[in-house]
Amino acid sequence: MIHPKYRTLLEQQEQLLSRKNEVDSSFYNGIYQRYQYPVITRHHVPLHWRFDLNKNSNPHFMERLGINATLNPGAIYFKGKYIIVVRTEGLDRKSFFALAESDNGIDGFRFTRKPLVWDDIDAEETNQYDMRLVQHEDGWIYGIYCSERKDPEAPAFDTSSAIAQAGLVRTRDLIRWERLPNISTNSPQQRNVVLHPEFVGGQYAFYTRPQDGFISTGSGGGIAFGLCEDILNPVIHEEIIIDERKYHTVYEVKNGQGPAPIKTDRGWIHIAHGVRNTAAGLRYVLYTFATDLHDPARIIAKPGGHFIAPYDDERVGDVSNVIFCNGAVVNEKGEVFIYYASSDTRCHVATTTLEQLVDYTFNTPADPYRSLDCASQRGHLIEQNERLLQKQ
Ligand code: M1P
Repeated sequence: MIHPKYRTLLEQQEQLLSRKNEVDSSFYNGIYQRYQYPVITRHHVPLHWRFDLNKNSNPHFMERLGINATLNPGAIYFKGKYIIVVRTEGLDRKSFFALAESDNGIDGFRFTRKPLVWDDIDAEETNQYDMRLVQHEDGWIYGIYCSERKDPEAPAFDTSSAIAQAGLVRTRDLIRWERLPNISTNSPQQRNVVLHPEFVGGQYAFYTRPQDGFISTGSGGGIAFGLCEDILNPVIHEEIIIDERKYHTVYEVKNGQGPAPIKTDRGWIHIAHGVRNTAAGLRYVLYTFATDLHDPARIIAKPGGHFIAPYDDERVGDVSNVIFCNGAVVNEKGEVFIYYASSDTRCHVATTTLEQLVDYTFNTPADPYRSLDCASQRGHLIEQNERLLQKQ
């Protein structure tokens, strides 16, 4: 028999799931729009994924398998639906992937089916997170995610050192998933590995992030590019840094490619995250850059500063002061939906258009890297504007 409390909670949850999400009119930058509410929170996770509904086995209607956070969604626009693959983290810290879909990309997201599972080919893989979904021109949809395990070399007293590698799965229908081998590179650790949606020189092309440690990238210099001949035996022999870390920028400590780059008539637009250190810990923001249409390893435009940074309530969560993005989609009208998570806790959307994204990425001034040059850059803008205002 179903516990009577279930119906009450279901009605409450339905109000949340059917809530309209309006543009946040208090925010303006001409680049993208923010929205009043997150698109997915842990409260969106279906009740029957969390509670045992049976009154006999669960008389107090306790949440048996609670959810701690819903974050870092990959995304795809598939058969007219906006689908995100949410890093869904249980109270036990383990993340799993779950699909949620919406008709308009802004509200009405609902989890579908069940958490994703596939053949378990790697007994040491402990945690999975941050999937990038990519519709590749070979016809498959690939999911690349962080596959994390305990460091086998760690001394016995060290129960937290971990190794991150790039796990690989593929599907054609988002229902049946095939697990392929982890992507092999020369780096001891890998996170934020992303597949380019088209072949480059007849090969699969990847953005990687070589790193020495689990948290610290060490000698890993930034976002890299590498090629792979065979997706069924995914080995990247050489990684070339294309977007390096740099002193006194928003990507000073580390960076990572976000979703697969977006194709435009001017170039590939990349959304990446950049990390810097502060007295309050690491701060994660998003930035963009563009690469050449025929050579996606060559940067041709890069605005200075951040594109999206933690804003208001977004600043606080399980890991505060973090904005992370690994999913963005473009619909047939050229509208761009950027899915991002705040503070490793909940998922949001920001909307813009291809035209705005190109204008922002190609026409926003680059970082001059030095304060006096920044002051001159702004002085130039002020003088231009003063001349214009005087003519009025
Ligand atoms: O906690 C912030 C982010 O930290 C990691 O990102 P990166 O590898 O760039 O440091 C990831 O664990 C990511 O999931 C997390 O949001």
